[in-house]
Amino acid sequence: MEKNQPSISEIDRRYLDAALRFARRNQGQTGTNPSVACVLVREIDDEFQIVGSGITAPGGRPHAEPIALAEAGERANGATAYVTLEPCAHHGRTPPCAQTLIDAGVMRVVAATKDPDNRVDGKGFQMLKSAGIETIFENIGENSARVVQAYLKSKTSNKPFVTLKLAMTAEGVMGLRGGGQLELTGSIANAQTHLLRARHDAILVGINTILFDNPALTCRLPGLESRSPIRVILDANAQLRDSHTVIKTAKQVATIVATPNQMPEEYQRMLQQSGGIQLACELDNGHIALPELMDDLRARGIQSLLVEGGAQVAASFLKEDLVDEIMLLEAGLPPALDETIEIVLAPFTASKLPQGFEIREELRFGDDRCLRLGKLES
Ligand code: AOF
Ligand code: ZN
Repeated sequence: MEKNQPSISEIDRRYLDAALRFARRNQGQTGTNPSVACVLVREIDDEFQIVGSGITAPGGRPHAEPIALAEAGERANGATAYVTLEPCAHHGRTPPCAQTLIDAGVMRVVAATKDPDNRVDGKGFQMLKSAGIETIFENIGENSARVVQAYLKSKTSNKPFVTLKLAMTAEGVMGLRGGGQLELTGSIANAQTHLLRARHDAILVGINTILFDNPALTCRLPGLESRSPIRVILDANAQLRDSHTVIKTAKQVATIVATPNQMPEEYQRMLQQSGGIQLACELDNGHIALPELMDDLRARGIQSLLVEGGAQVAASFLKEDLVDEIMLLEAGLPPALDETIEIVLAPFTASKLPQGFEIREELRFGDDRCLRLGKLES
């Protein structure tokens, strides 16, 4: 090793960070499995080299480790495995990943998070240690947590991890009452919104967003079109029609419509014919009961949910304490508004954050600002 080479822990951190970034690639694509990354590194001729890497495949299997080991082949022998999650200890469609790492001759394992799945839950680390493998658990703070936050939340609470995304002006103007699109943010922010969609299992809007804006709610970034999330529409009063884009395209992109139990026959037929999936829900004061809906979505395997539509829906999610993270997009160059027009105001602004949230990150998307708000520890 050269003299000025960083200490081993800095190298560990660098590769663990690389694995964490890598794991983000399949977020929203792995069903009830977390998107895990495994990076295998070996010192060859005094240089550290990545000899194999893998991410949990779309759908959840194979796991990351066998993919990385297959790429590394013989070179896995003596390598360090950087994994974003404790390697599994259970037999699924393949043997436990901990055992696969042992069999391949991996020398060290550095993991960023523990796995609360009761089939794993420390047993993965134990297997590795018992085989004489140096096993390091190095939680590197928010970086580690963010990659598995949806998995951890859905595993421990039976509800999906909810990200609320709202675009507004500095004064909190979100749109015009009665519809009419207001172009608030620029192309960079809009592309980021589509990336956010790709990274979530599902996206949810209220019926007013459909009635006023008729959005597609898909990911339309070139090359990522197949990563559109499942769409969830709240429709307590049978207002959805087959002329709406989400219904017209329900055979291409899964569309769940949350409705009351009893719906007009004609409406049910319309949903069936279009390929929409009706989800019968409890009502709360004439609205779809959100906590119960969250339980139902989780039971359908949805780990992460992006709530995108409507000031009222946003306020309801906050009131029910169902929001885990907020992406607040503040328009840098908002359109001029005629004072006679009635506007829709957001339930909070960047200068008046919702109670219980704090700024975790501030990003610039061209002229626009994006604040990532996280929940304060209670
Ligand atoms: C790993 N590497 O890449 C992933 C793991 O249904 P199964 O058999 O795929 O098991 C799902 C569980 O496997 C999941 O709850 C989590 O504990 C673990 N996911 N483990 O070693 C991976 N995705
Ligand atoms: Zn595994």
